[in-house]
Amino acid sequence: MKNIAIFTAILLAGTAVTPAFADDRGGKNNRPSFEELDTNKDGSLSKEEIEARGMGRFAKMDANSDGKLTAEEIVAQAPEGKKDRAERRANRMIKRFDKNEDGAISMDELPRRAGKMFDRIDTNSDGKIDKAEFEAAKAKMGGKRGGHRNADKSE
Ligand SMILES: [Ca+2]
Ligand SMILES: [Ca+2]
Ligand SMILES: [Ca+2]
Repeated sequence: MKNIAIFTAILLAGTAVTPAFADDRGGKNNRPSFEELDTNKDGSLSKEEIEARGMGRFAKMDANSDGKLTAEEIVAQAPEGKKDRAERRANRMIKRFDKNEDGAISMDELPRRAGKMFDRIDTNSDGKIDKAEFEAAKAKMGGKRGGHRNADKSE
């Protein structure tokens, strides 16, 4: 359960496995905006839109396009000087998701469905995340100045 939530949080936060994944342009904050995620521009985010984003990131990291992410591919995204850290995270991530133990994460090993986390963000349960819900979730996850708010416990 926790893993799913974590991965979805990663997708939503757009920070991928490590904050070192700054986008190509070297921005420090590459969280996708609501507008970016809302690919069909209907003003809300569907599960499909959230998942598409995750798959796009996956594809981008999958340098040799074999449908799996190795630690090397993940680390390759990190800028020089941050590789150590990225490697630790990559290994942890692989340990967590690599079900068939081939040392790489394939798309189907990832909890692709936004699932529970999505439902939690979708506070009015209409199956879509609207902007207010998105912002609320971001605030909760970012939590920088929110301090120690003990959101809700994932069981
Ligand atoms: Ca949409
Ligand atoms: Ca695997
Ligand atoms: Ca909603």
